[in-house]
Amino acid sequence: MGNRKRIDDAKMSDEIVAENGLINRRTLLRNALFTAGIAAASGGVVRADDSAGANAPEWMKTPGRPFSGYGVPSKWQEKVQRIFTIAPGRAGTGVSRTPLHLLEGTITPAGLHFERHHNGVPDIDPAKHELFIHGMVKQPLAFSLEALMRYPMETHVYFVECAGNSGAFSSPQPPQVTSGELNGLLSCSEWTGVRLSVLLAEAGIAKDAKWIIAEGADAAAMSRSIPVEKCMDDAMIAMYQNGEAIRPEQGFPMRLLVPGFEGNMNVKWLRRLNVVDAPVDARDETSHYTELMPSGKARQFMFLQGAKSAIVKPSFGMTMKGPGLYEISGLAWSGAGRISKVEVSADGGKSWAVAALTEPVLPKALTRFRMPWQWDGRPSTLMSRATDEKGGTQPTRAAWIGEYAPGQGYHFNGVQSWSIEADGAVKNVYA
Ligand SMILES: Nc1nc2c(c(=O)[nH]1)N[C@H]1C(S)=C(S)[C@@H](COP(=O)(O)O)O[C@H]1N2
Ligand SMILES: [Mo]
Repeated sequence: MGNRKRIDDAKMSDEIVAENGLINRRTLLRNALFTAGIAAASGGVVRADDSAGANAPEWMKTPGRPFSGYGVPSKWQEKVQRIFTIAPGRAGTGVSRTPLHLLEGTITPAGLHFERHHNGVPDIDPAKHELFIHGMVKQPLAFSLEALMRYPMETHVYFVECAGNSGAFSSPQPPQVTSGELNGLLSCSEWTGVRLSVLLAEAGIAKDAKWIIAEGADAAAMSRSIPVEKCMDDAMIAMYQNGEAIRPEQGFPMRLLVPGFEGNMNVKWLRRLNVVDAPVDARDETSHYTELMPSGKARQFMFLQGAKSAIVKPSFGMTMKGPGLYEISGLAWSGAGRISKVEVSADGGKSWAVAALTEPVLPKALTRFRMPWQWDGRPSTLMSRATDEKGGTQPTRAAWIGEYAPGQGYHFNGVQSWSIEADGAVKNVYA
């Protein structure tokens, strides 16, 4: 891990707030204390004139390359890629995951937003695409992209998480893979578009309408039934993602967003909203995305993504470089609203300390948490536990597993654990 910081142990000792060296989160704010000695510890103390004149780095000696029409990441970042899992022989069906462990902050770059396609990414001509609203409405409406653009727009930061995210935690042995592979069916963007309630009001939605069937213009014509209350609340038709037209992988030219609900319901390439009085029992709400219970019965329409968190630094694939001060950092989110608290444990859940939340903390968006940690070099088990503003929190993995039939992997939000070995290796463990 590259973020080791060395500071005066004596000053730190009275800041310890939980076992195994967790330090008061407020230490992060007292920059002078936390940062004292970082430059020295990372070998960064030089005389300023050492890198001037003839000693200047190569890239200062010739003019840089010219402008580019659309920028791409630095070539030094070429390993930061989505992680693929594709069904053999079905190139357009499957998932690619966001490499959460290689990113910072909370916004996912559009090119790294996870992908879940049931039959590939359609190549839609935006000039020919239309969104239809029909069924239990006074006047059925068809919207071209151009027409939609004339409605009042809203901008919100929301996460999208596949119901199958972190499903690997239902396997009997903890998979030794990166945090991105475990939790990367999760991304967060700034979305801009039109509130669905505005369009439904214009169409004149019937009072006894109960559900809306959303259908995509992909080769799977993927469909889901959405409760009318959600459609009249914060659901939106997004046309922009992080300031630019929504990417083809995310639903260009428009997608449905049902903030906080399972990924599958956020129908991409949205072409049709059929207002009805009963759910349609679409393939994806019967064969998939249901929760199989120990009784053999399955729970259907479990829409909300529960309170959840994961430590991404340190995580599997990283190595701790000896005892010292580290920052534990991770992501927390909840479909129910804002994250109100994240607790971190360094002793496998025996003692907990409250982590710092990096502002802004937005509802139904990713929140970054940070926890300073004085690692003494002995084996430790790191955990995080999020609580949302509605009081929702994370069960232990064992408690979560106990609720369902064996192998049921949808909607996993149990507490996750990394063990730090004496040699600095990081392993996934079920603690
Ligand atoms: N039309 C359509 N919408 C879709 C899908 C699809 O295959 N086709 N996949 C769904 C699933 S299962 C998820 S998790 C999210 C993923 O959104 P993303 O690919 O933008 O990350 O889109 C949903 N919307
Ligand atoms: Mo999904």
